[in-house]
Formats: sequence, C-alpha cells, structure tokens
Amino acid sequence: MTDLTAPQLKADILRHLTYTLGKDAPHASRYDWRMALSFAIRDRIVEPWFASTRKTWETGHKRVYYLSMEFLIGRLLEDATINLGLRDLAEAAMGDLGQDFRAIVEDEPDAALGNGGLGRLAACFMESMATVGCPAYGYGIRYEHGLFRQRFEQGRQVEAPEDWLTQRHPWEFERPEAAYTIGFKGHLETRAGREVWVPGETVLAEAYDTPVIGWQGKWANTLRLWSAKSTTLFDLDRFNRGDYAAAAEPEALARTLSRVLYPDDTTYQGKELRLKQEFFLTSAALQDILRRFTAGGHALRDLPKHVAIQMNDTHPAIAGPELIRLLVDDHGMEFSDAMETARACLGYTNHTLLPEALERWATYTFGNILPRHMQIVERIDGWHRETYPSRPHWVGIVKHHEVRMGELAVIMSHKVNGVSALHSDLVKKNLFSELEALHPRIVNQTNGVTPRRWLKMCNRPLAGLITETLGDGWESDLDRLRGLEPHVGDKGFLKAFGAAKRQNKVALAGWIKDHCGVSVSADALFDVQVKRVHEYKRQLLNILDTIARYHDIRQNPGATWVPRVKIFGGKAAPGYAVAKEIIHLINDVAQVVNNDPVVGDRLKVVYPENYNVSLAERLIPAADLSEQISTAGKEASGTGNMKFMMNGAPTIGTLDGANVEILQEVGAENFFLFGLTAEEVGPRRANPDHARDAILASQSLQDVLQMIAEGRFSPEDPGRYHQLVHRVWHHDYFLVASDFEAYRTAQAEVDRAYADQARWLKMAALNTARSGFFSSDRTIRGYMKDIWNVTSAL
Ligand code: 475
Repeated sequence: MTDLTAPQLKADILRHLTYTLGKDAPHASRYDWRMALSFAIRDRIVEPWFASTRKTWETGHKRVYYLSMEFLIGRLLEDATINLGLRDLAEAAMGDLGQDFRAIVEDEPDAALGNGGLGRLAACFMESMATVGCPAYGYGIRYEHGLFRQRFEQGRQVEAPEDWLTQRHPWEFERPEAAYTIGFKGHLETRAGREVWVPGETVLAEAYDTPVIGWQGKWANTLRLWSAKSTTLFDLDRFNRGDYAAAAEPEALARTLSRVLYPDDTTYQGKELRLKQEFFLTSAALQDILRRFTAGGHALRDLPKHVAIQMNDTHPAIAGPELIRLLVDDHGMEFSDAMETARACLGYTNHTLLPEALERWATYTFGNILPRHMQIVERIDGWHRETYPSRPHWVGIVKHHEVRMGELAVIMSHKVNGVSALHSDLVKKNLFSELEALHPRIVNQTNGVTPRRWLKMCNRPLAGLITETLGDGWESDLDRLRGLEPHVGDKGFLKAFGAAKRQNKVALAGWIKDHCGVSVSADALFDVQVKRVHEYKRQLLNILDTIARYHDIRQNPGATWVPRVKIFGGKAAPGYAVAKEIIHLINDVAQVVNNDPVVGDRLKVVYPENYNVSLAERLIPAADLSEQISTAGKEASGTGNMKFMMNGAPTIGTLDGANVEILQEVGAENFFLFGLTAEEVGPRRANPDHARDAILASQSLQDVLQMIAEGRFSPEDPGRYHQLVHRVWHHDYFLVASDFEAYRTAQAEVDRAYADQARWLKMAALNTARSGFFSSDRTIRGYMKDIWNVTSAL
C-alpha cells in the first residue's frame, strides 16, 4: 500500500493549502482544508492509477466498458482514505492541524448522479472492478445538477435543484484533448454508393476523468464522465452588435445536454432531450473506445477479443446501432460483419420488469433525432427476421410505430442478465421469452454491494469488532464473515455486537434530534424503510401498519409494548402524484403520533428529508430491522436489503428480488417472511374483489382506513386522503390490503423476537455472518467469467 507517515501527509496537506488553494493556514476555511486534504489523498491515487493503465497497455489486457446514464457515487474523500489504508493517518494529521476529520468529510457534497438502485449499483461495480483488478472504464454524463434536493413543506415534498459542481470537485481531471463531436438530426445522403449522415446539429463531448481506487490501492480504473460543450465558438459578431444574450446562445444550448439528471426512477418519459442525452453518452463512449482500440494497432474484427461493453439497462441501448454505424460508415466494414462484431462485444443488464419503465421511442422522434440509426435499426430488424424465420410476427424491435429498446438491446447482445435469481427467471419466462427461445442468452448475476463503503467505512464499531474477531482481510474476501458463526453462541461476542449496534443507534438518535426535532430512545427498535418512494415498494403498507400500531397503543397503553421508531427515507419522482401523497401521509401521521402524550416512547415516526447515499451510511448501521416489502415479482433485486443484512439488521420482507437469496443464506429463523408469492400475485389480482375481501376480513385494516378517511391525520383538511383510501378499496394493484394481515403478523413476531435480546442479537449477528455472498466483488467476478470473458490483471 503506502508507507506514508503522518508528518509527510501533514506536509502534503499544507503544501496544497498554500500552493493549490493559495491560502494561509490561519485564514483557511473548512472548504479549503477539505480541498487540501482531498488533493493530498488524490496524489496517492495517481501512481497506482498510472501503473494500472500502463500494465493494461503493456499486456494488451481486455478492457471492460461500463456504460451507464447514472453513477450514484456519494462522497469520495473518506472512501479513498479507506482504500488507501490512510484513514486513521488522515484523521490524525487533520487533528494535528486543528481540524475535525469528521466535519471535513461531511463537508463534501454527495455526487448524486443517479436516482436509486441502478445508479448506486454502477458505483459499487466501479469500486469492485478496481478491487478485483478488472481493467475497466465507467462511462457516464457529468450532470451539472444531480438528483434534486428534497425538502418537506407542511409534510409535502418540494424539490430544489442540486448543485454539487458549484464547489470545486477535487477528484476529477479535465481532459480537453479527449473530445468528440456528437451529431443529431440532419439528413442522409448517398455518396459513392455509401450512406452518409449529415447531422443538422452537433455538440462536443468533453471528458472528465475520476480515478477509482480499489481496496488497498492495488488497482485503479477510470470513471470518465462527458460534459457537453458547444462546437461553435462564441458569436463575436452578435456580441459586438450588443446582443449579449444571443451571443452566448450556442454554448447554453449545447450545455443543456449535460445540465440535469432526469429524476424518474422506473418510468420513462419519451422526452427528446433524454434520447439526446442517451446518444450523447453512448456515441462519445464508443468513439473513445474505438480510438483507444485502434491506437493499440489491432484490426477491428478483433474488437471482441479486447473489448467488452456493458449496457446498464436500455438507457445506452443505442450502442448497438451506433457501434454498427461507426464500424460501417467510418471504418468501411460490411454490415453483417459489423453486426457480428458489435454483438460479440455487447452485454445488456435488465433492472426492471415494470412496463412503464421499458423504453420505447416513437419512430417519428427517433428518426428525426437519429435518422441514420433509424435506418440501421430497420436493418437489424430485417436481419433478425431472416435469421430466425420461425420468429413470431409480433416479436421485433419496431412495432406500432415505436422503437422498443429492450428488444433492440437483447438482439444486439451476446449475453443478457437479470439482477437476482427470481428476476432473471421472470426476464426469461415473461419479458423476453420469445427472443430467449430463438437464441438462449439470458443469465443471472445477483447484485451485490461493496463492503468497503457499506460496512468498513459506514460502520466503524462493527467493522472493528469483525477485525478483532477474524483478523484483517475480510474486506476483500467477504465469505470470511462466516467465521463469525462460531462466536454467536458466545455471550461476550454478542454483547460486543450489541454494543456496536447501540453506539450507532445513539449517534443516529442524536442526529435525529438535531435534524428532525424528534427525541427517540436508543432502546427502541429502529425499523427502517429507505428507498425511492414507489407504489410497488409499498411504503403505504408500512404506514398503514404504523397506524394500526398507533391505534392499538391508544386502545391499550398499559400493555407491554416493544418501543419502535419507524424511520422512512426516500424521494418521489417530481411528477409521481400518488407517491407524493404517500410521503405526505407519512409526515402527517408522524405529526400526530409524535405529539400524542398517550403514546410517548412506544412509537415514533421520523422521515428525514433528502435521503441520499450519505444519509444511508448513517441510517443503515443503526437499523435493527430492514423493510423489504415490495409486491412479489416487482422488485428486480434490491441492494439496500443487502446493506442492512451486512450491518446486522434482519429483514422483514416478501419473497421478492434478492430477498429470496437473503432468506436462503440466512435461514428462515433469521428472516421475517410474509406475503403473497410472485406466483400467487396474478391469481389474487384476478379476483375483482381482492381488496374488499381483505379489508372486510381485517378489523384492524378497517379501523386504519376509517381513521385516515375521517381526517385523523389531517384535521385541517379532513378530505385530504379520500382518494388514497378509495384507491386501497378499489384500485389496489399492489395488493396492500391482501398482504396487510400477514405483514401485521410478521411485525408481531418481530416484537417477540426483539423482546428477547439474546435471541435478537444472535439473529442480527447471523445476518452479518452470512452476508458474504452479497459482496459486489462476487458479482463482478461473475460478470467477468460469464459475460465479459476477462481475467483479473492483478
Ligand atoms: C431496481 N432505475 C432494483 C437495482 O439492479 C435493483 C429506470 C429508468 C430511468 C432511470 N432509472 C431507472 C431503475 O430501473 C432502477 O433503479 N432499478 C433498480 O435497479 C439494481 O436492485 O430492484 O428497482
């Protein structure tokens, strides 16, 4: 790793403060200190980064290119110090300089270039690829504004722009020399028998590189994010005529392309700008890949031997046609060879089965923005029809005047993967069954999360205990956590495990007091549901159960209650009215419950604003219970579920996504399972009275719905939730009513288990001990072997 000493690091920090920041220590702000420390740490990444790149060139090693519209990376400073083994040294050095390391770390804004699971997975993958020594580039967009900031105004979600780049981003290197022209619109011409695209608009994609350092600094890869610039210079004539705004217009127009991340998780909008963003990323990435490849002196036919390109969902699925275009139009390859070459390079990961998330572009829009690609898509479709004469007529890419990006991605890939065993099965059997029958290529790669960030960094008390118990090395060999199992029978170990959890809970309770104004007891069971707010994730089921508990406490305050803190976190897409209504209801319930003197510490409800990666790092280590309660068949995998498990929080959950595998690993006695299965969901929904029947069978649910309908949680506006209640009765697509009683029963079982602290601690510890499978290192090794055909360069 590094033999850096504290005095050396201190000197580096002071040198950067002086010469990079131009600040004298007595006048330096926290921001200045953070920059100085970040640059000092970044200096230590550069060497291994160069060494990794050099080695890849020298050995002609195959490279992986991960194309993603989202990278939800969060903060980088502490993560970098951890992977370099410099965390404690950095803390000491900053202490010597009179600075609080924690405060400096928390001064860094989150890089929130993603919406949720898909974007965070891309970030975990980047870290794991560096850790296992898989030579890789991540390609994305350098959005000026990441995911919006969420505030609550009288309980309602309000969105404000996010502006992480108004401060200097110390981790990136601008690469003005790596810039590509990206075309849109225009027309086609035939010149010398070849098709030529003459774009009507062009922008420049300029690269910004962030090194990604793996565990112990043995390997580093590059995250290359593209920023849009104008290809036409500032209009000096107009400026000189006094038309200042118009003079800057070309620049402003071009920049809209990388201005803002679309805030919709799981619904596609069909907006022109989104399609342009997708092409902008994809074309820049592919031009860069081909430039690097040809610089290596290889023949283009050999591309698949040296290059694996992974499409993170269909967002970059234009990669198929674009790669064909570059090979045919720019490099003179025959169409069929280009087709074969492209398919051998490309892989596609599906992240969702929700029909509203499957991208389809009107052929009119598609053909207008990308006329040459429209032609290529038709040709791919034709090729596919001829190659598979048995193809049912309804299977194909262009249908009903729409280009279906899922079908395009499958046809253009040599491997397609789902993200959990159950999900991959459903992708195979339902979503792409016909294509799979023609040419089997669907495989599973169950998601994972990086244990460096999601255990080592965010949970120091528990990580310390693990190292004390198992020694070093578990961080990159997470199956070694199994070594904790023999200790769960040991009282001393369980006590230490409980003490670590308690330390995190006390810290969170303090934070909740400061940030939400609610006092919670660290003795209470911390029950946490954090994720995007969506009907299928059923935050509604959770709050209905919370209301039922509130009702019961009021009926019988003298009974023995296991005190609970219900913690929610998550954003709703700005246009998703139903999800926003659920947020409002949770906040309204919190107001009433938290201020009811009858209830006291028996129940509290908190919903901190602006859930993001940094808040997840605070909440997950302090959680006792992990809520993973989606309607079965809807959550592709989940990754939060894995983070909770690692941090010793048992799951209450349905048989959905990776919950199935969590249950399998941890054992039924350490998991609170409830609810309909994916197979039962369809038949249940087929009964038109399913919700009514379930409500009539549950006095508790009737009471809860009655309380909401009466305005108990919105006394100033009693009719506020009439529609919501009506939907539960009559349009309960996600089967909240059907699963309500089963969920309540499981929650009662949770109470019983928690009341027996020895039993609970053992369950919690076994969750950590058996979480090794969910390291993203395991996932990445799976992709390397089954999809990318690439070995470690370490
Ligand atoms: C799944 N996002 C999780 C996670 O595999 C899964 C869609 C359209 C536009 C923008 N964002 C999206 C997703 O589809 C998404 O985040 N999917 C999630 O991917 C990683 O664990 O179950 O919902």
